[in-house]
Amino acid sequence: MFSESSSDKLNFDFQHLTGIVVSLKCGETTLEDVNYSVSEIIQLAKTLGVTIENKFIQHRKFIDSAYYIGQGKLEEIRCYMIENNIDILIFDNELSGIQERNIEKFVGKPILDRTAIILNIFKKRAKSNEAKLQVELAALEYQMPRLRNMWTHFSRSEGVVGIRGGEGEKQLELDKRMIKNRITAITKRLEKIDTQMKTRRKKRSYSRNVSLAGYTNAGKTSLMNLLSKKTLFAENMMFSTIDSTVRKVYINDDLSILLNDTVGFINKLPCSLVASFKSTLDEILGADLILHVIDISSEFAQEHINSVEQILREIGADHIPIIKVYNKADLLDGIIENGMHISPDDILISTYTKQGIETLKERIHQFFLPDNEFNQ
Ligand SMILES: Nc1nc2c(ncn2[C@@H]2O[C@H](COP(=O)(O)OP(=O)(O)OP(=O)(O)O)[C@@H](O)[C@H]2O)c(=O)[nH]1
Ligand SMILES: [Mg+2]
Repeated sequence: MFSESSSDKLNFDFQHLTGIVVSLKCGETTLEDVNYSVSEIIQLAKTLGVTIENKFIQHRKFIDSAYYIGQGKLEEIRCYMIENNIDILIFDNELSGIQERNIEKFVGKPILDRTAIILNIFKKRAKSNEAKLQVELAALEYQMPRLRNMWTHFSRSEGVVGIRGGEGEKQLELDKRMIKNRITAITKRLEKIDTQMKTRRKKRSYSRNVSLAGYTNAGKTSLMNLLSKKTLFAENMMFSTIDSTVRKVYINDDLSILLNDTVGFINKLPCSLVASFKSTLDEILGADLILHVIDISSEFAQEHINSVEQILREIGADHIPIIKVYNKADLLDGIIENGMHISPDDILISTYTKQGIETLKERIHQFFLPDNEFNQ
């Protein structure tokens, strides 16, 4: 069923596949953290069309450098996959190229790690030229140390490529060089785009800039659509937005702002993506105010807040004033079941029922008054 094409983990056809998820609880990580992360990878896999049949969490003191988890556990997983006719094995962490190769050999089925899953989603969603280049760059950085895996796979498949020994090594070197050249070319083009974006941001610095930020699927684009009375793509799926969009929004007769909707965040967002999406994420840095949109109905709302705050710190946006906007109030039935505490500084809204929208506009208006508390 899996031909040579499936060896390219970043052009994978996931539709109608069954999979299982594997995670490791080791070191300081709590079981809650692991469960949160596993539930997230299951959602991500579903977004790609994979049906997750089961999950395996191993408790271990250390990560195994060769197989990531213990070989005993891996044998149990291998048998489970055969008995239940499972197509792919998904790891909820980034694996090294060697680990991936070893596990694939052991299990005999395609292995995808968390980064490969996220890159596949980003690849599907990227629309603008810039987003496509950013995803391609992250994908090339990811592929570079894994090239050898592709060639071992090719040489194993019958009569497909027919490359052996020294010939394979030569091809590997050629591929490496090609990828390096492409990385250099994309980096140059992205630097150019980054300069253009900086110039545009500078021009906008005379306006009042507000940026939406938040976990993927929290409702950022829905809020943007509601406030700007325009329709951007908002879907019940992870990472429906990859590109940044800026719209002029009239808050009231006295105030208009430029509102920026951007890519959603996620726990353990791969470093290569953060790096290549720098210029998109930098759009947030031009904001006077950040609206941190949170799905209050999610059982993981607090974890989502922590992930978003960490990424904001990483990109150097933690000095920008933030209003927490808890969305999807319509799903609460008046009771907050996940134990979240909404402080008087936060706002509870629903983009569906429009609850809280006027309060939000009022708060944005107050923020831009010359004597607002943030400016003191
Ligand atoms: N029940 C409910 N659903 C909402 C509300 N606001 C948005 N949604 C739904 O939540 C899903 C995600 O909304 P988006 O606006 O695409 O979320 P996003 O934060 O832009 O997501 P990404 O672009 O993936 O980061 C969609 O199915 C929306 O219809 C709300 O107030 N209540
Ligand atoms: Mg969106």
